Amino acid sequence: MKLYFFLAVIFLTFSQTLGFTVDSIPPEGLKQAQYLSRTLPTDSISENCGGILSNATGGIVYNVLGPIQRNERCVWVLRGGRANSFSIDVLYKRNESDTQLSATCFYHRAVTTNVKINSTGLVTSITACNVVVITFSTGNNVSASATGLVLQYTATQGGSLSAASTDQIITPNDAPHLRYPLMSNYSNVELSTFTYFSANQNSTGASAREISVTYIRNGLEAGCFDYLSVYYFNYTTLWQKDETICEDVETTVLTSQGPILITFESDGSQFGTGFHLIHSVIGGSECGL
Ligand SMILES: [Ca+2]
Repeated sequence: MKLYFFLAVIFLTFSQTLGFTVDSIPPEGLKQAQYLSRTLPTDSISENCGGILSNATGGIVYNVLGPIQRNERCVWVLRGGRANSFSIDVLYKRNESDTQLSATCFYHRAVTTNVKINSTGLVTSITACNVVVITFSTGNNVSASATGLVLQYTATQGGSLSAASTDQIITPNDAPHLRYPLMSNYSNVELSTFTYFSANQNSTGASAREISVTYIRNGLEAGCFDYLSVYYFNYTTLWQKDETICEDVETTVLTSQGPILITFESDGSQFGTGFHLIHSVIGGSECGL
């Protein structure tokens, strides 16, 4: 987390060169980023466009000095240990046009809810969640001077999910074949997530590329006690559930230009060998344009 201290020094030096007073205050976003880097260990903070945060306390520092690109899709999965609820505090976020920040709450075998985050401060309506997905997205008309965000979270422990629950973010460069679980059987009371992108997370511009994810059943408990849920991200409606995949489905193909988030949930008894997910990218060019 030395990066933000370094940027602060550069900023102050630059200010002085331009004739600002020595007391020049760093931009608010940088200040909040520095605060977070002082209070949290480095491995608890994501500074990328998307990531998985596993610690009970952590934070996100994303592009506080800009520039933000058009059609960004950054997805952070907050696992927070074996969480039962989350407290999320947005420390920095400007009211930029054509940008969106949201929190999506996943709870074992319960309805998933989306909350749009419009201002700094504590995010209300996010309480009982085993996993929270934070999504930062932009449209075509985002301003060239737009900046990102700083937030911190604390997850209250006490969730009953299996410790085998896992999170994966898969980009086109990752191995196309994912077997879940890798060996043997999945566990009882799982809630795992698999997030797919049609381009690398930082790629920008309206992509003509689609991600295609082929599901192939290996073995799930019959009767839809263990199942997958498929969510597609839409800039307006956020993460919406599209379908449930139960044991009776042998194979199906999911496609989207936007990110796809798949959850796998198992109930408290009888497990199986799981499933395969195979992805490929359709159309467009290597640079995602
Ligand atoms: Ca089961």
